[in-house]
Amino acid sequence: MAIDPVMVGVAGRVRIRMTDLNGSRMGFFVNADRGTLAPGTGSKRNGDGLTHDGPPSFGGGVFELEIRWTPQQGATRLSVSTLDANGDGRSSGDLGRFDTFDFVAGCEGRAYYEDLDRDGFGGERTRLFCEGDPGEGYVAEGGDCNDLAADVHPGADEPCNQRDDDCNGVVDDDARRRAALPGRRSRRLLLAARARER
Ligand SMILES: [Ca+2]
Ligand SMILES: [Ca+2]
Ligand SMILES: [Ca+2]
Ligand SMILES: [Ca+2]
Repeated sequence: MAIDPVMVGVAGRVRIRMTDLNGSRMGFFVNADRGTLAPGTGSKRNGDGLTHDGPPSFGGGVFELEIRWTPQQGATRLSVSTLDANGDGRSSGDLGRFDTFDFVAGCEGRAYYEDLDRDGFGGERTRLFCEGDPGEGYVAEGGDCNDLAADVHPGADEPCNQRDDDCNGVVDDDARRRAALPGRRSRRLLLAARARER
C-alpha cells in the first residue's frame, strides 16, 4: 500500500496493490472507521465504503486500486476485502481475502496490544493509535501468553496446575520451588533429630 502524507482534513491518495492473484476478475470493498473515503478510478460508493465500478479486469496477477481519503484527527483503520475470481460465474475456485491498514493523523503513532481478557496485558495482536490514547480494550503492555484467561499474565501467581500462569515460559516454576522448600526443611529436621539421638 502506498499513501500520501497523512494530514488531518486534507484529501490524500491511497494506492492499494494486490499481488499473486490467480483469477481474471477482481472484486473489492474498502471502508474506513473514521474520516472520509472518495472513489478514484474504477470504484464507486457502496454504503459506508467503496466498491468496484463494474467487474474490473487485470493482468499479470497484479491489481492496483486508487482511492482518496480525508483523515480525521486520531487513529483510523482501513479495511480491504477482495475477491479474486476466476470469472466462471460460480464461487468455486474464487479466493476471498481480508486485510486491515492502520494510520494515525495529527499525532505520534504507537502500537498498543489488544487485551481481550482485560487483565492489563495484551496478546500478540497490536493496533496503531495516537500515543497516550489507545482505544477501548488496548493496553501498552504485552506479554500475555493466554489472552482468554484473566488470571494468566506476566507477574501472576504461579499455582501448581500444569499451566504457565505468569507467562515466563516455564510451567509451574514457582510452585515447584515452593514445593521443594518443605522437603529441604524436613531433611534438616531429620538430621537434627538424628544428631539428638547420638
Ligand atoms: Ca490480556
Ligand atoms: Ca491473560
Ligand atoms: Ca511460569
Ligand atoms: Ca502454574
